[in-house]
Amino acid sequence: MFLTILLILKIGLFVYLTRIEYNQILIFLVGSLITLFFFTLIYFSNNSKKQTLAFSFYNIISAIMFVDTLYYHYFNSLPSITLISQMGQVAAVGDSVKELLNPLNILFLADIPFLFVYSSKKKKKIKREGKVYNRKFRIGVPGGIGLVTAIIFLITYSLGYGTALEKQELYTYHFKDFGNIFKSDIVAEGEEDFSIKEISDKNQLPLRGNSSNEEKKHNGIGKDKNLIVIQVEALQNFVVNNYYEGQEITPNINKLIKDQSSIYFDNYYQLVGRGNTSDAEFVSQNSLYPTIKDGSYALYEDNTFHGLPWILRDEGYTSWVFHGYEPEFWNRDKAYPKQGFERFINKEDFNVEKIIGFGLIDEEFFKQSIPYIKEMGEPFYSFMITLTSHTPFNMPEYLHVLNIKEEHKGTMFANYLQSIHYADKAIGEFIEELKKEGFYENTVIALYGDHSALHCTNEENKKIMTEYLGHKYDYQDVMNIPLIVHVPGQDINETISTVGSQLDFLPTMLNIMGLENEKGIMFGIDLLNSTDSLVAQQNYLPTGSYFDNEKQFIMAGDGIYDHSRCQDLKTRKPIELEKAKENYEKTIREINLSNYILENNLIEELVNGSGKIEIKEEMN
Ligand code: GP9
Ligand code: MN
Repeated sequence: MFLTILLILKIGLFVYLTRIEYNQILIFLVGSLITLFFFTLIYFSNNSKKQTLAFSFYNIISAIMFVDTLYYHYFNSLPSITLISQMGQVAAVGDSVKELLNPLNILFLADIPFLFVYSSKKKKKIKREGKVYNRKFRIGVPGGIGLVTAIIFLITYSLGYGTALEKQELYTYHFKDFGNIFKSDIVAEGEEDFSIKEISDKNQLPLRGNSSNEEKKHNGIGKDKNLIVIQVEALQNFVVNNYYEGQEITPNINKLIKDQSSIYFDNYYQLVGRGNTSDAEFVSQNSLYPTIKDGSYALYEDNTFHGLPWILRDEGYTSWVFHGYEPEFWNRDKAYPKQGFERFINKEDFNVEKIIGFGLIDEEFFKQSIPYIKEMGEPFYSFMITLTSHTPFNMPEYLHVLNIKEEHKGTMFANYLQSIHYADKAIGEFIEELKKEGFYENTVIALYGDHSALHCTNEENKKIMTEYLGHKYDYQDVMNIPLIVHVPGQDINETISTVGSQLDFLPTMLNIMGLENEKGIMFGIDLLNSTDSLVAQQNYLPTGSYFDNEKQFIMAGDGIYDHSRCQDLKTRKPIELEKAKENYEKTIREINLSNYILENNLIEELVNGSGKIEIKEEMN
């Protein structure tokens, strides 16, 4: 009885911590009834070890709730079973996990040691007194509770609220998720609406159309030049061209933007799935959606791709990738060859005496990369992934260069500013080095952030960032990363505010480099020649959420469209939901199609096969 009450209280805490907005009572009721059902099943059974069984059930469910809420706090969604395979990655970023823990979360586990002591004492007492429970299994009570629960399920589903349970109620969610393991490959929502016929021909891809202008803006301005792409860890857009207490946060990046040869995309967004940094790489290189089943590098390790490294190799470039951490992390070592990289310069190739967080410090990373870049020969494509500005942004004291106000000292916000200021310094030094080596004048440099640093689910971040920005800090700010493309020798200095994401990186860069993607499939658009934007998020926001040039649409967590939110991207004023429907449906179709292509390794067909994708009818 005691355990049942405690677990039902925890169900209440779970509903609170997963910020369920609608139908909380229903969700709490169903969770409580299922809990009651299992406990009565155990207590009314004739099992001699019922105390142990009940205690084990209690512990397992408490642990699941602990993991779920921890995950929810960060990702704004519940974890799936397949993500358990990612636990190794979590261990590596242990510091960041510590930062996620809050006292309420710990409540899920805090009572277990006490209960353990209590229960073993009780067991001993029972043994001493020689009590034997010799009750016959009685189905009446659990049966009754089971029946009531089943009726509630039936009513909920017939009223169309089934998805609300499936997406938010603890047991229903995990049962459904478990069932998904045995289901077919399409992972996104709304598959029943998915018509693939209309896009079954390669020429109709991407869904949002390809700019067919003869006179494409900035076409080929980087032709035959070397290319360096710098993916900066946790670089958000708000730090760019911005000051903190009169101090420039990223002076070197700002200098690159101000240069007479740069294009700055200030309405650019992250598009990562469960593979986080590695998905930022994957999406940018390939213009395909990330999967939210697992990291894309892990799930599609052996697929054929035809993204930026391959396309440049076809043009005679040497494509290498650089990162100052262990090669196995995010399955990079296995995935990179199929991505088209000929060599992966990693922790094993660098002198890693100077480490911050879990990898080589950025300054050393860039400095030690120069000899390798020289070794590549021209034309080269170097993809460089930085690391030092990784959460939780704990930098050694001597690298705390910015003066921080008393009230911000020790906050994640302040630590982030110090950390990104350091990354910017390292980038500045690298650019100077490129100038010295004579590469700068003949190399296109593209630089972007991989994903956010300061989550708005963290109350302290939200408060400080809202004060700092002067408006409510939400996902639009969180996911906004900068993209800067510097093309030497051009008289351009532009800011492009077309909405775009990492999905658009490849087509945009191909236009700049004067190349076409003859074999692959791209879901993105060239941001210099099209405004048909769609930033379809799946991670941190429920699938179906998107930003376009006018609006921010956030799909409801319970899967019910009418519970969604839509607001103007600039004024942040509400927009009628009806206006968001068309692009909502498009996001689902695009994600589904991208998943289908990945699951079936269809790019293989294009690269090595008939040159046309055959999409089978049974997909409907
Ligand atoms: C690890 C680095 C960090 O190699 O890329 O990954 P993240 O934790 O940001 O996804
Ligand atoms: Mn990262």
